[in-house]
Amino acid sequence: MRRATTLAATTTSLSRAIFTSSEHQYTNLLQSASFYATNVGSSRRWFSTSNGSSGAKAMKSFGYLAGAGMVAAGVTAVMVEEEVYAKEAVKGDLVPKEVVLYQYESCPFCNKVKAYLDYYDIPYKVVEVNPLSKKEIKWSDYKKVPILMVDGEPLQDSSAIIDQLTNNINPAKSSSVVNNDDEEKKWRRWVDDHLVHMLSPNIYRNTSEALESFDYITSNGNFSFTEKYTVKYAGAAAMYFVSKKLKKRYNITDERASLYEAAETWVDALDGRDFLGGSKPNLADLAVFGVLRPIRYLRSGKDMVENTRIGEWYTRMENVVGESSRIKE
Ligand SMILES: N[C@@H](CCC(=O)N[C@@H](CS)C(=O)NCC(=O)O)C(=O)O
Repeated sequence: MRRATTLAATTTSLSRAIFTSSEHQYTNLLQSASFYATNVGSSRRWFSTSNGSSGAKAMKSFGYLAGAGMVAAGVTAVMVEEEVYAKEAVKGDLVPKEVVLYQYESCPFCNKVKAYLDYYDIPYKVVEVNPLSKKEIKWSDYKKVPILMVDGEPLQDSSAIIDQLTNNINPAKSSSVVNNDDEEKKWRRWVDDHLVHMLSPNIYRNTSEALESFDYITSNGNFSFTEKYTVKYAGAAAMYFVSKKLKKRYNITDERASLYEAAETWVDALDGRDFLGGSKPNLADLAVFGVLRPIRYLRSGKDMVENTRIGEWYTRMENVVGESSRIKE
């Protein structure tokens, strides 16, 4: 009985947690596959370090010979501007020395923090927390993830963690909290208050999607052998029902339509810019990207990309965030 209660509580929190695209196993493969699919044959190229202003320019030309003489019939020159996106490097002395992320691999809030760490190329270790026992965070009074240990100081709550890191690594930005920062703040809040609530109803929408999601969660999470199978099937069944309740709570009638609407709302907010931050992502870009990462290669995420305009921005984000800065142990 106690076990059942724990499992129910866990699956409920996992409903909010959801499933990530891990930079490891599953997602690594998918992301690199998508990287090739979206980049080979396009003019876009990813460099791990910025190479300055504009990229190389390519010129294509053709001419032909006709009759006895040489006739230059035409020369067409096509200039192709390459767009170059790169991570933002943090000044060496501002990079924290030891960063440890306590997380669930599939948790959207944890992925928001990871998107930030990856983009700013801050090396971090990961401790995967077992959602049933939570023994890895026994030392903490705060019982949710993410918890980010920064040089021995535990930080909690994804948005607060990101604010704190930003204060530490980018003092100039954090003191100029006016101008575009209002827009950035507004959309960061939208991520926490609206976008995250679209996830569970979508990934547990029907039994096959709930199973797909729990397969992803249990393959990437910290579960014992027995827990893995129990959680996968019991969790998928429980979450299927929980997701119906969540739909009511957040006034969602058609979960896919709401997800698509959120994606379109975000693209409208971009207003033709590469990123909300302009030519570089800001914290709102990183937040939207982070919470969508866990679902991107599940059925719901694929549907979202196929049925809305969000795909181009998402691919730009994948490219600019680049390789994970996670320290592999
Ligand atoms: N507002 C928090 C929410 C964190 C949160 O709800 N985390 C979930 C996992 S995604 C959690 O730890 N739930 C409690 C549990 O698993 O027992 C944040 O942004 O970090």
